[in-house]
Amino acid sequence: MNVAVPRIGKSACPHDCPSTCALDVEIKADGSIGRLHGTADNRYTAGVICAKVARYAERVSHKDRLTKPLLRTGPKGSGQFREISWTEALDRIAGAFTEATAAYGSESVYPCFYAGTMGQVQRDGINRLRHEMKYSREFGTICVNPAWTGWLAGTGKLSGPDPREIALSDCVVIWGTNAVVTQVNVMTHAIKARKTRGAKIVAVDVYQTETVRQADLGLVIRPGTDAALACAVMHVAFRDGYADRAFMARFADAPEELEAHVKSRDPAWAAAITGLSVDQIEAFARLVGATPRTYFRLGYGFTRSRNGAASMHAATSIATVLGLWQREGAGAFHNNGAIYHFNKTMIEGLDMVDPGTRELVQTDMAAFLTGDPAALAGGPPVKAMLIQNTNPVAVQPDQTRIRQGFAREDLFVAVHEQFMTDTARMADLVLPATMFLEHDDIYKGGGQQSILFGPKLVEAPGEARENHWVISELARRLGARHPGFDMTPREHIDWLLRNSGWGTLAELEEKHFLDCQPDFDEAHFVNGFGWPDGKFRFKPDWGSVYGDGQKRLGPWDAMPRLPDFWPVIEEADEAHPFRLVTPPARNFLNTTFVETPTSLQKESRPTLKVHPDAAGRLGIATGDLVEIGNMRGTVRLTAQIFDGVQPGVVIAEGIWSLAAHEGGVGINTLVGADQVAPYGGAAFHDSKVWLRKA
Ligand SMILES: Nc1nc2c(c(=O)[nH]1)N[C@H]1C(S)=C(S)[C@@H](COP(=O)(O)OP(=O)(O)OC[C@H]3O[C@@H](n4cnc5c(=O)[nH]c(N)nc54)[C@H](O)[C@@H]3O)O[C@H]1N2
Ligand SMILES: Nc1nc2c(c(=O)[nH]1)N[C@H]1C(S)=C(S)[C@@H](COP(=O)(O)OP(=O)(O)OC[C@H]3O[C@@H](n4cnc5c(=O)[nH]c(N)nc54)[C@H](O)[C@@H]3O)O[C@H]1N2
Ligand code: SF4
Ligand SMILES: [Mo]
Repeated sequence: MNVAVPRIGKSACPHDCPSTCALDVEIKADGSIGRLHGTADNRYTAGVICAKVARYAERVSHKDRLTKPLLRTGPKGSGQFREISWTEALDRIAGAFTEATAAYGSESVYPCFYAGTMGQVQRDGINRLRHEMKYSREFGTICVNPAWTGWLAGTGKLSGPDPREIALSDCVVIWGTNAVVTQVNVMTHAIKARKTRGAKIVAVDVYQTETVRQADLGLVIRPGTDAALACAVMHVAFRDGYADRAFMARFADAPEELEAHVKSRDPAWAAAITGLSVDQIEAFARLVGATPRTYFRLGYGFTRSRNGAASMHAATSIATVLGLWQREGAGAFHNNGAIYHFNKTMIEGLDMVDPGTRELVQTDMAAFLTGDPAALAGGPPVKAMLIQNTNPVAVQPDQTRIRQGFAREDLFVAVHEQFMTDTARMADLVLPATMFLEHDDIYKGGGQQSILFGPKLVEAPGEARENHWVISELARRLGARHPGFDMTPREHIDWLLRNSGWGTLAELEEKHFLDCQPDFDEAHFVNGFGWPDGKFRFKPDWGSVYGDGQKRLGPWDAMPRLPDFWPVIEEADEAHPFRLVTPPARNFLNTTFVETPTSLQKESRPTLKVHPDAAGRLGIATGDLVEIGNMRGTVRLTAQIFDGVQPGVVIAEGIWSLAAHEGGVGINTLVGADQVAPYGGAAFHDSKVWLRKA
């Protein structure tokens, strides 16, 4: 692959970030990587990427990368391993899977994955092995379910106005996403609107993030109270004549009922719930009501609460009450998932799915690994796992029980990884994985509208192998037969494109990316929303957002019928006077980058932001070691006095490796694994805690 002159390679960011940037990669004459840049002619990326990916060379050529298969030699979690060959490693995994199947049935094997890479081939190929072998299925819940469900409940389709239209807006409402940190490109377009049109930027968050700091109007609310704010905005819209009744008459299901319902949800009511002042709520409602080109950019953060799907639906409803959808530079947007219509049959082996096979709910992992019969769905215990693309020991809720599960001596775990993560350390076998610049894959943008190709640009170190190769080698040993195991990643990409109506790989490679943005009418729901009657649903049927077959989770039948504040969050109480929020750190991406030197140096150490009033009362100063705890456990961090938060709220940014915390206990120890209604999810920003000086 190496050519002897420096050059620029075309690629795509593989990480689980809504921006999915198009990348230009400096490749040096010796075949190593230099800086990464945003591709200028991708109009969403517009030449801008985040700093952590710009310095990806640090991660690719990190001295701690895994380069050999490793077999555990000491007790679980001891960190004692010895090098073995790939042949021995793969034989051992196949042996463990065969043994578990013989003793407990195929459902005792659980191939487990998530979004370490968002590449369609390398991420999802594990499902082909699963379906062929009738191993336990995985119902993914850790990230998007509350947000997507809340959005779909109203609009009926996971898409919306072109995100580049943010630049054509007069008011950009960045709600529940810390865009500067988690998807920097939103800011590119919002700032452009401010510079060229004098647009106002509003940010709704639970602390003063960098995004709030850059906004013209920052609303710092109590966690989990967004729907109260949304209802008050709709109350003002009906009260003061901003509501677009003609639009609603044509395009909404129950405008009169909604109007009657929000009559009692006035700014004073919402102020008491959100902790905002009546003036702040009135000002926000007036701004969006009086600005026809208002664009709501709705993020994930405010849906990571037990009422998260209902909050997303309530916020989306504002755009319908104001009739914003059909104007350029206006409406609401969350994700573009629906525009790609990918046919994943070959990659995932969807032709082999047996719906009778047990489905494990991803964020029930703590429960099903520790033998909870309900979480095991009446099936056998989990006895053998292959893990790719996820670091559950650190990222999953209910970490105490997660650790108990991974410590089971009777559980075989193989982890395919780039680094010795918290999960890899608990494994029986650790396999070295390639990084995105070392294998071929195809990506699609959630927060934008491109399909992108990311070819293999450089050689992998040592014996690192791509996910697709590992899956195909296991398939061969296990006797799994499917044409997808005999294809190269490039053949998979070509098949996917051809069978999804997007041309061929040769065409994509030539272009680097495809702009898949639907036309204006489709994107803006000009001819109606995604439901059969074309109407936005103020009154969703929460039990059938995905039709009738889908598994429902959490207290879904108690959800509010109309947009409302649903008081099921983990409220503070006398024993736990604080609410804990655990949002992303700027220099990490989930747990990726927790090993790179510059990211570590910039983030410093696990830190808890504490309001000065609370700190004063508890005798806590910046730099003190503090403990936060609840019924699930206790975690230690370093205090930072911070006044950009409501007094009863504490903020811990980033999912650090467990060892980075004094005492070796990670932040997700404090997060509950009870499911967000109606289709599951983890309430990462919704925990009550006590706080004291350690
Ligand atoms: N740098 C960086 N970027 C990332 C990630 C990362 O870890 N680091 N993670 C990636 C992933 S997997 C995802 S899914 C996306 C998620 O990106 P976002 O959509 O931005 O969602 P979150 O990061 O969960 O939270 C965003 C913001 O929501 C706020 N928030 C929390 N609770 C509430 C609430 O109740 N109401 C309101 N209004 N705000 C609240 C948080 O304080 C945080 O500032 O980001 C991706 N990008
Ligand atoms: N407290 C708290 N917890 C959270 C969140 C939060 O906001 N707060 N956010 C949640 C969210 S939104 C998400 S999406 C999850 C994310 O959870 P994960 O998907 O588990 O997180 P990542 O750290 O992004 O990726 C996991 C691993 O994939 C590996 N990886 C990357 N590329 C490849 C590859 O090509 N092959 C292989 N084999 N491995 C690869 C990386 O090295 C990394 O260790 O975490 C959740 N957990
Ligand atoms: S992490 Fe997000 S902002 Fe950074 S390069 Fe990747 S897609 Fe772009
Ligand atoms: Mo996520």
